[in-house]
Amino acid sequence: MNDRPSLQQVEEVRASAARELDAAPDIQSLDEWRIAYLGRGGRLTRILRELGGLPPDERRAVGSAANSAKSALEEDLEVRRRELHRAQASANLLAERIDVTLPGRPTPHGRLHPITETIREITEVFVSMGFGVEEGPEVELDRYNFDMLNIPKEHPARDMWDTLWIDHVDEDGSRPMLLRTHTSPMQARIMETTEPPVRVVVPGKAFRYEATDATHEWHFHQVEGLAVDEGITFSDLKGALFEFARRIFGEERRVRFRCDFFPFVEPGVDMAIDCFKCGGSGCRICGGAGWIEILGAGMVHPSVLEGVGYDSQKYTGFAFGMGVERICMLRRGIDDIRLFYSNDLRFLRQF
Ligand code: FA5
Repeated sequence: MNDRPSLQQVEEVRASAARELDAAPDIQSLDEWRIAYLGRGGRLTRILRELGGLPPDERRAVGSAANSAKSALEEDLEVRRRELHRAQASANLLAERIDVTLPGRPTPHGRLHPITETIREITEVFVSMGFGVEEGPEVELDRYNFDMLNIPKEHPARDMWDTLWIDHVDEDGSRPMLLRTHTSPMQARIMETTEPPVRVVVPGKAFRYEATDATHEWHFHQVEGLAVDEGITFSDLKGALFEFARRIFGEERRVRFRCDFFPFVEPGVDMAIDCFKCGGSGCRICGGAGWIEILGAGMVHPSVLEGVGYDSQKYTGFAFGMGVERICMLRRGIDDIRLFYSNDLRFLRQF
């Protein structure tokens, strides 16, 4: 390139620049190309700079060819830049392509625990009969769990509910707190703060210090029911519980009431339904009895009503308490209560 600039030289530079531009593989290499031909020390720039040494005629001809080569190359550069941009963009699109026709990854669905589901079904039945729903404390005072339910300190009935006591000692040396052994304390709590009429169901946990087996857990759920008003009779108790049994266990269910003893009701009963599996002839589910006990109930004892300040001459009421796990076991044919709380997903996924 130390030769004098000539038309031939301009032509050569232009041809080689065009070739290299065509071959430029990517946008980054365009910059190198521009510096090599059009930059301050670039080949075409040098030709233009050296024009001054040429005789006027030649200078005009070579100058004009070099200038038009310069603008042609600048245009080519822009064209090539756009081309490479487009190619790069499609390459990016291709690399980032997602197949929208692929099926999505399934998200695991949670579901309600069968006991939660059973509690909801039971409460819905009573809500449709006009009952409200309330919840109460699991850590309870023995006053509510026992005393106000007509079960005084040394009463032998306290043996019926083997109790988990809380490690809290009062000044007089007594331990007044426990894990409630049933949901019945809520009867007293609700009546204490409400004037009749009362119609309420109370679902919740109960705890008993007892050995577990296929039908006994040390913690389980109950649904308590309470209705107090003027003129409530045992027929109302039977009617409400009969309707409940039909709705939960089937239209054709028969119901049996037998005398039972609970200190906070008089009279007290246990309620059984005829076995929905065998229809009463006796099978494995009902243990051959043809009947299945599902709850304890009765007319609220006058002493309990008086204890919360109700006039027992004016008001009467019924109460019941049912075991939720047992009801769920019966409905779904589950033969061991401990399965509910073993956290075995194979068991839980069935529901
Ligand atoms: C009671 O707990 C009374 N409070 C029920 C009651 C309420 C009677 C209102 C009268 C008026 P019982 O101890 O029988 O009663 O328990 C009621 C139900 O809870 C039982 O029928 C049973 O279904 C369930 N249950 C009791 N102990 C356990 C246990 N360890 N594991 C699972 N379920 C239990």
